[in-house]
Amino acid sequence: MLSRLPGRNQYSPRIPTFRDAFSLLAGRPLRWVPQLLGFVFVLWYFGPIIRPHTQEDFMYELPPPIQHPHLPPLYKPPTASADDWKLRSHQVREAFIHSYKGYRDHAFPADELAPMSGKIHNNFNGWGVTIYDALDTMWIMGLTEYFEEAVKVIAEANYTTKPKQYVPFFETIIRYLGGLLSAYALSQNPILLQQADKMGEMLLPAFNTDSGLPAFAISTRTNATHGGWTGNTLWAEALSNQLEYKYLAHLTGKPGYFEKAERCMQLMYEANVTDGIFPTQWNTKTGAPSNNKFSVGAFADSAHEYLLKQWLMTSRSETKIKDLYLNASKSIIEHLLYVTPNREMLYVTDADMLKPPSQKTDKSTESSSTTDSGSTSTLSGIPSGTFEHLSCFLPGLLALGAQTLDLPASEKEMHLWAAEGLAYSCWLTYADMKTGLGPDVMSMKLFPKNEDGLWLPRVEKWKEQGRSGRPPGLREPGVATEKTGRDYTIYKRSYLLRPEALESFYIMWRTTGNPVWRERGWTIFQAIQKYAKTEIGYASLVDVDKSSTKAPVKDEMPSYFLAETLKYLYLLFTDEEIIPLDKWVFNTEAHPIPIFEWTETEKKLFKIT
Ligand code: DMJ
Repeated sequence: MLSRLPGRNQYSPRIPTFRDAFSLLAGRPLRWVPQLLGFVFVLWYFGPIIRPHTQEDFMYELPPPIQHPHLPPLYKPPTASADDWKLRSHQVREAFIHSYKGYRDHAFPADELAPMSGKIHNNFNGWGVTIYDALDTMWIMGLTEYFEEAVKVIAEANYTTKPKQYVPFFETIIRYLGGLLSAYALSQNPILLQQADKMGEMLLPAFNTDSGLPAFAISTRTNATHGGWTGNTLWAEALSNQLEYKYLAHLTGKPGYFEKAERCMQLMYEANVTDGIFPTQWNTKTGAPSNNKFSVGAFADSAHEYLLKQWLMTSRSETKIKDLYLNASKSIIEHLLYVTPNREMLYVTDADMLKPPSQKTDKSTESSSTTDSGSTSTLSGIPSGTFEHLSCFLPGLLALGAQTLDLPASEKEMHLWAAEGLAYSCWLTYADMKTGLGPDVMSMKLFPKNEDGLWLPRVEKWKEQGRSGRPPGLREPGVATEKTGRDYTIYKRSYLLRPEALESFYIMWRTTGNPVWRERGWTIFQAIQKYAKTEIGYASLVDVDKSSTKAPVKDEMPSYFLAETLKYLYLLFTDEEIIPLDKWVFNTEAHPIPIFEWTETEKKLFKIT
């Protein structure tokens, strides 16, 4: 396994040595000057691109993860043996081969396979998104032949859009560029870096808006941009390019990549948002917040990830970003975490954030935006009660934060408890269903008075009363019965082969060492095998709560199933820690990017303070 990790550099071109330079100059005393200058120029100009990346480039040593106490699990699964886990990881690898082979035989090089009909979907640029998204999973699983074949196709790509075609910036960054960069970091094949650099350059004009926030879509033929249906930049779109562009800046030495990504961060600092309550929409012209919705679901999700992960990726050097994460996560815990009335399920919802009436002092503070106008007042939220599968990445993020941040003990335990309780609820939404697969969106039952369901005050009360038993939201009520009811209704009944719950189980397993997360992941994988597998791939489910043995499926196999869902399952079941969390961060499409340190030259060049 180790041989597939950085360090085995079979692709890097040989760089000229001093010996080469001496033999070049020997016997030519009068002609050496122009040759030497040329040599220096080549090294200066191409250095960052052709420089072979050594193990050290990718393996900056961080202190080992901090061990912290966590609550004993209520459910102790029979522990599977090492051989069982090996077999299980092998089955996930087989599932990947089944999906990729189906794509390769029926849909290659279109974007995605229609896994029922064998037709194709060209829904993400028509550049073969499945190839790019699946690339690093192939490497991690040791599927070298598929990998080499895919690289050949990628080498020929030019990324020029058709006339009148616009490609979505966010999706292209996280799936295509993230896929290329990660596969480059793992394999060090320079073709992947060249193509990432080409794509990075072609997408960069998306930032050429009045504010510097990226436009929704771009034509790489004309550099024209296009606003999305909101006309605004979603928070997730604004802050889900920094891992990719900053790593690309590190690899190529190009300041433009760093500056454009950092401009978005700058707007976040300048917005002076109250308590890190970053709203879901931002005005693309002015760069200011344009609504008052606080969420970790659609429109916002990955922006939360990129706060913590940027700080981690650059070896914890960009501390201003960490502070944004600390503020935002504190506000999530305070305003967005609720429990349900009967089963006490902990969930995360979204809320319209308003200033309490008593604290509205004048017209200027009544703005619907969450921008702080200097007052120290806090906001309070009206929860929607919606709990999205997309939000199930949050437990993993909170656990990663609890593990890596230097938090006071009382805060650390809050982050970890929130992570455990939320991951458990994500699990329950699967376990409650007839198929064992979780719905896309739930409507959670609210208390008659919303604020009675807020999690934080309940935990504070439990602490005051002597901390008896487990904290609220972590008491693991078990699968719904007729007596308990579910405490929620299903709002969207589909399972779109999404990864978020499994992603969190994987991080929970790695950060707490509790095997229950592996067992739950295994149960989900078996349900995927039973209900989603088709003759040539895996299909999304229409209704996760249908009683028939074969639930109805959709003719769709999203590329993230190969990039994320199967990768996290494989990593969850593999004993060896292939992608150690203190050496890598996952972008929001599960593409691992190595943790690195800015060099002194880069700090000067990119003006990193
Ligand atoms: C993936 O494309 C990414 O994880 C993205 O951030 C949002 N969710 C989808 C999969 O559900």
